[in-house]
Amino acid sequence: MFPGALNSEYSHELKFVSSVQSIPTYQVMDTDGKVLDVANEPQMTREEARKIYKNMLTLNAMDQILYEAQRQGRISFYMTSFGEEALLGSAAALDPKDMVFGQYREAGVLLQRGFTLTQFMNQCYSNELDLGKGRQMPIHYGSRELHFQTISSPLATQIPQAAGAAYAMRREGTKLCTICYFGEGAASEGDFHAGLNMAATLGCPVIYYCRNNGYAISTPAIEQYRGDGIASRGVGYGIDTIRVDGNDIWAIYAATKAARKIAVEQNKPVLIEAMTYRVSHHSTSDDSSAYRSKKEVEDWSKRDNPIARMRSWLENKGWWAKGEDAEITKSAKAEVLAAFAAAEKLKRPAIKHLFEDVYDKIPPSLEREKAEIEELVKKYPDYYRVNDFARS
Ligand SMILES: Cc1ncc(C[n+]2csc(CCOP(=O)(O)OP(=O)(O)O)c2C)c(N)n1
Ligand SMILES: [Mg+2]
Repeated sequence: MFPGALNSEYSHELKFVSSVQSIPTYQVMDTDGKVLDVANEPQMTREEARKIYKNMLTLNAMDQILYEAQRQGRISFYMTSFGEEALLGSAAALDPKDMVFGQYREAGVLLQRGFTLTQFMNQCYSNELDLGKGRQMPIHYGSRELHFQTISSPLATQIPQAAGAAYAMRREGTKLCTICYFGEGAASEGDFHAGLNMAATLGCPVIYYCRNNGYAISTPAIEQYRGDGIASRGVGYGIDTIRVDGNDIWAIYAATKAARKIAVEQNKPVLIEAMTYRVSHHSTSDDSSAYRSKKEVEDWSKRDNPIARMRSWLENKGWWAKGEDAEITKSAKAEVLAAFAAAEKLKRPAIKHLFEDVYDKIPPSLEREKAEIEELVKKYPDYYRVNDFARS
């Protein structure tokens, strides 16, 4: 056999291959929250399931309020997760110590891990308690404590990084894995291909989770690629791959749990392509009515809403009472508003943080710049609004 294609047989037929059978979409429940095959009934306690659902509602409430806050000019930028709330199912299937590499639309993962509303608000307000010390745009969250790497704006950088981190975990024998989230748009970057090939050839315990929400800002999926979604690319790299209904929280949960087992026990990458729909605008800098009809968006949010599906499942089991939603949403909104008001009042981080945390020891060139800024700030305190900033 040729060393470059060990399983290929000889053929006498002159034939080009451009497609194989489309990869199916794994589903556990239908759009009414009914489990389609009893063997797939999720193994969940009432409390666990209710906690996940409450987090879905809280994420929704937080998104509504912070989206409005940006519209009012109180924060500079925001991105919501409307339509993609079932992503929380993946977080619920992980070990809390598994390392997360996100793209930006994964606030639900942090919420599920216990990131507090106050921490979300402090980051979006870039105040003195922001863990990133005000050096990132809003929603670029990160938490060492929760094993969540800080979000980077340049797309797809997290994909090879996740392979590297997973490789380190394998070498250390931690029995943990990394999970790396990205959009189908980011999968057009070179880093996607480099990352997946590295993970496959080096045997890295990483779960690649592609959120295929149909759009990369204004570019619809139909214009982004000609192959069978992103899943077919995983097969191309020799990676165990599954496509799931990304609005079905239990399909996501089951697939992530199984993927984690493969990654950790066999030291292999896995690719999950979760099919969903971005109900929100891309970000607060986007107005999606310019490139898709409002009706399309309404249809999706009514016909296949991940929150409604989960609620129906809970109600079918008798684990959720009608009317509880309104109560939870009301208290979540009150909590968000309280955290929000407190975050808004705090000072901005001290200016010195601009120069820290890149080098172990600040090099002389940066020391000089730091001294220059300190001098300027002292000379023009009103212009630099020194009272808005913490001193240390
Ligand atoms: C390297 C790079 N190119 C372009 C951008 C601008 N940009 C930000 S988000 C985005 C679309 C990404 O779409 P997708 O990966 O599908 O994620 P989604 O927003 O749908 O969740 C683009 C083009 C960027 N941030 N980085
Ligand atoms: Mg997308």
